[in-house]
Amino acid sequence: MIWNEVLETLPREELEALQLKRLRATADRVHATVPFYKKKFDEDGIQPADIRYLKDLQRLPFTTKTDLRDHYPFGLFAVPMEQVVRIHASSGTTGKQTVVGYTRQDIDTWAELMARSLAAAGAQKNDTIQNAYGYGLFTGGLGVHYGAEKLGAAVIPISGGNSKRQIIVMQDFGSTVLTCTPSYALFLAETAEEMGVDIKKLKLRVGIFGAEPWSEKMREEIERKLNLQAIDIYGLSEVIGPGVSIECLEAKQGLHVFEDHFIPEIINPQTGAILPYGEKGELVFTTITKEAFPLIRYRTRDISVLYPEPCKCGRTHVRMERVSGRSDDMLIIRGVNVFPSQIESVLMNIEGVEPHYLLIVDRKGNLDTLEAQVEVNEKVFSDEIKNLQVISRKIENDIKDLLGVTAEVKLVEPKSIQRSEGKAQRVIDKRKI
Ligand code: DLL
Repeated sequence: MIWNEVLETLPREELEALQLKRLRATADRVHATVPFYKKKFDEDGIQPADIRYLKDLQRLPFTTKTDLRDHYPFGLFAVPMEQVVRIHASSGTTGKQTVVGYTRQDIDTWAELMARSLAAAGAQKNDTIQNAYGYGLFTGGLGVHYGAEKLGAAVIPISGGNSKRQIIVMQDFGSTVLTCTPSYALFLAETAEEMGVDIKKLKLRVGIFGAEPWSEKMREEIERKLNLQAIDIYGLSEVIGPGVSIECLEAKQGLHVFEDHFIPEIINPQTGAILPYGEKGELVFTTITKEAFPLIRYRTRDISVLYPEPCKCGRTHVRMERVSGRSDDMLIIRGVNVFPSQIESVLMNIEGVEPHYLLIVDRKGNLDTLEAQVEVNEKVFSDEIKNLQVISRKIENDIKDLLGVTAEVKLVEPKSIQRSEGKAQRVIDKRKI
């Protein structure tokens, strides 16, 4: 179902006219209210009035995570605190967390975008949505919550964790939609199995999973284990939270970016040069309706591709390919660029291997080492040593073939890799460089 038929299917020309109008208003506002932007615009010799066409966006400066940290906590807010009604923050694995603010209007916009997202995934008024994204400073919980209420569905604000209780609630309340990280969805499947509950027979119909990278293979695995349609949802706190883009149930091919609120661009992460549609690079977003925390050309570090072709679902908004990883997740191992998602794709192609793994990077002498701890299923694990060796050898060879790096693979017992209730940790980098 299309929640906002008019705006989500706006003919391209009208959409672009709306974007231009909103971009100009945003540029005006940030220049007038946020000293950081005024200084940057002035340094670059560009004034809001110079924006006459959409492509003039390219003349505006980028904003980075470092800029956000330098103005911690509220330095980039464009409204006085009396107009701010909510604050969220992203965990930030390194350094300070990033803090974002919302006006009442921003909360309404977010709820609208989340209602659109849930509807695109196939959720409706009569659904019961078990929202297992964490509630708190993380945007996942409350983001989904307000959208689900706006949609008119019944939302269960269970938050993450307490996994046995999740299964009981799923069973007793008859949840039809599950929202959580993809890794937690798999953990819930395991929990159900341990409890002797056949999760496949419950009423779950759709799962809306995001907040961390996952692969097409992992989608297949989740759909098989939970017997539902798994939909990819993307977003980041800085831009608004979840609800920046989502796949539609009809096509499940790329995530529609809500372009009447955010303008996406793809750039070469090394040079900053704009890349054309169809080319892979770093996603950059400009928010064009946000009040409290507008962002101009924010570099996400997320790697994706934009596709302008219309979708069979009828939405006209551009689609982005599923995010395969972050440019700052990239490991450089003996000079070779390695994304954890590439190793995941190797693992997922091997029979008996579970989608739970941990990459440990270290340095011995002057040489980088990569150890991949990989979980196998019960059947493989109880197999003869000889067969286990065949599997680990195969993984090592496939990694070598695909990436050209040597990995030491350790097959580990089922359920021995720590599960997460939110974003999974896949990499431990012990190198002190
Ligand atoms: O993770 C917002 C969110 C909540 C999205 C619930 C989807 C569902 P942050 O904590 O600020 O916000 O983390 C944002 O997570 O820059 C990506 O690197 C990653 N990410 C989010 N969604 C996806 C996805 C939320 N579908 C960062 N695929 C982003 C891959 C994702 N990575």
